[in-house]
Amino acid sequence: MNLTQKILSEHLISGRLVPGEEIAIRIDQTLTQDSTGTMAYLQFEAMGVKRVRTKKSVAYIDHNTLQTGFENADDHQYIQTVAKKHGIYCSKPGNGICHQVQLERFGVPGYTLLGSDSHTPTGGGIGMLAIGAGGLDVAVAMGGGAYYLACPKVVGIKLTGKLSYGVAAKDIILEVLRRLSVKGGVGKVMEYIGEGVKTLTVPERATIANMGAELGATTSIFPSDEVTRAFLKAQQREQDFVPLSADEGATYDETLTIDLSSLVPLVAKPHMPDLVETVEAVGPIKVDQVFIGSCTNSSYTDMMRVARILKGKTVHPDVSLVIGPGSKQVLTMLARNGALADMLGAGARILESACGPCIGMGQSPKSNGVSVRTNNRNFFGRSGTKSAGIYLTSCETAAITALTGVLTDPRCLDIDLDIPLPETFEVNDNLVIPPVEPGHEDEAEVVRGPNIQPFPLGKALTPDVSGKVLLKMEDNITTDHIAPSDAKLLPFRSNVPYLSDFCLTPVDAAFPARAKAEGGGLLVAGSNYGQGSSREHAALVPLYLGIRAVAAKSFARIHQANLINNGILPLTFENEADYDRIDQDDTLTLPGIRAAIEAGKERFTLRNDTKNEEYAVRMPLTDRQRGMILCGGLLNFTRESSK
Ligand code: MIC
Ligand code: SF4
Repeated sequence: MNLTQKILSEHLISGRLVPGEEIAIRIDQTLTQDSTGTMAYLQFEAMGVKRVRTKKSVAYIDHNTLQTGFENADDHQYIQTVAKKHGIYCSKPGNGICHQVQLERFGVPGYTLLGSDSHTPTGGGIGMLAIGAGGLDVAVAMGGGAYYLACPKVVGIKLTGKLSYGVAAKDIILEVLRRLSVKGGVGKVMEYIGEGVKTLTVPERATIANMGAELGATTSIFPSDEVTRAFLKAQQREQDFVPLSADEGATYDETLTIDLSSLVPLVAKPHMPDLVETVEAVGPIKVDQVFIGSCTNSSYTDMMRVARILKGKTVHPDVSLVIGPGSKQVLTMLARNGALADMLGAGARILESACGPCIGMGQSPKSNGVSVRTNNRNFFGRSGTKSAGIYLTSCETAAITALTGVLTDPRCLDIDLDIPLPETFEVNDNLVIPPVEPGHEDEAEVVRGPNIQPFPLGKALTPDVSGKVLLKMEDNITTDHIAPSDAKLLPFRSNVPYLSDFCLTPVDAAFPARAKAEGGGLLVAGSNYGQGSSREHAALVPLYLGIRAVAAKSFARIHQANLINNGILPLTFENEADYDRIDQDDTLTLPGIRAAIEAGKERFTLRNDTKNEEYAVRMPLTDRQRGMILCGGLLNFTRESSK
């Protein structure tokens, strides 16, 4: 067996390990963060479970940390108090980015981790099977429920050789994205194998596993070996180490080989993480801002390399350099060893340990600005400045670029960039608030400020579904298009009516008003619809606007699950050419859809009443998903089934 199969079979509750078939797995750990967490905890509360049933559940506050009004602080207090009551540890703002802290302090090789954030796979850096999901799925897992997913194919990515000077782990994952594209990983786990794996430290492996999310992959995973042991030992938790790897001669559904020694520094150009070229080919474009940080590249070793490049130098006069170390542990260590002073001395603007600019929480670039960033997504508008162009690179490329003011290949440097992993990390978990002891749940009070609003529930499916095509979209529409999030909108993650006014506005500013005027309707999209974030809001906000179905060429995994969880029909065209026959404003009908779903059909007729045509669409559903679609979502389904 390969490593993925081993962990899946150890956690298998139902189903067979046959790619594409539905399986249910037991979840050992969960994580939430604040921007998806408020909704996840409201849903968890609605389930009426007193205390989480996982081995460990952690609620992080790391996304909405810019407090420009009462809203985010209200959310923080709600999360901290609801966590305390229900047996969940709470990582307070300032303690760091969820994925970085989970890797440092809580991740365990061989465990399953389900997180309400698409970059949860970062845990694959220490051999966890770590999967991102919608908040509702995570709430169910916290309550002890299984996680249902399509059994993934396993891709063996064989690494050979060793990285050359100035080439980083980030360049490995950018190379994978260049080769496979943002939909190349859908339905697959990327399992890293081969001699080259040993040359990579845990933080480097975590960078690769993290950005595997941009492939659309279910997750990415590395073996747990002596490198993993050294990392856990330095984190003072060697007891969590177990050696794990694929069996000798294990087979894979697909394989890919990457010779690390042949790689060069790469960059993803605006506005997609797979628009990858070499730094050399893109050339010395003028840069206005550099951001070094995010869950992809903010480890201690990353930051130390940056500090070395900056030491004794000054940031280019036309560049604003912002640095966000990934966790309190990292920032404290930089403060103690003097590296922080080197960064400050060079003119860097230091941010608290949080997501920050990666999710548009401040530091939006200037109009038409060029920003070089070390995070994982450069989707249109995500930085908060629609006219800006975001380029994604390694820390090394970003740091030297901040000094020269133009995109620069770090291989021109002549300093030692070899930063060994420290023998011990500084461990102080004083910002992780433990829950009440079992049996004391009733004594703990949950505080709900005025920003905490109820969430919309889906309605039972009607006999027919009919409506206008309110918007026709291209390929690769992201959840940042469907439910945009920046510093102005993130404070309203628990206020779906407010967010609905921004739904799909990066595609068409008039969409929300049109949807409201029509009293709802349908959406038509190209392939990979809903890629990116795990935010359930990308289903809740259209639900609120009355969207009943989305007909697309294909869907991204987490978004498709979120649609079903909320009772919206995700339909795929049997014949992709039918996509071209539909226009915005056409009226579409799914005649007898309820009866057809009840009868267990997967193929349905989509009638175009305007053009008098019929198309075949598919929606393969498991029994459980069928139940959810018929009742109007997972929460209704859970209630109905427990009656
Ligand atoms: C992201 O990187 O897009 C986020 C913000 O972390 C999201 C979660 C969210 O939308 O709140 C994610 O990756 O799932
Ligand atoms: Fe935060 Fe950005 Fe990572 Fe999402 S991708 S968890 S916003 S740092």
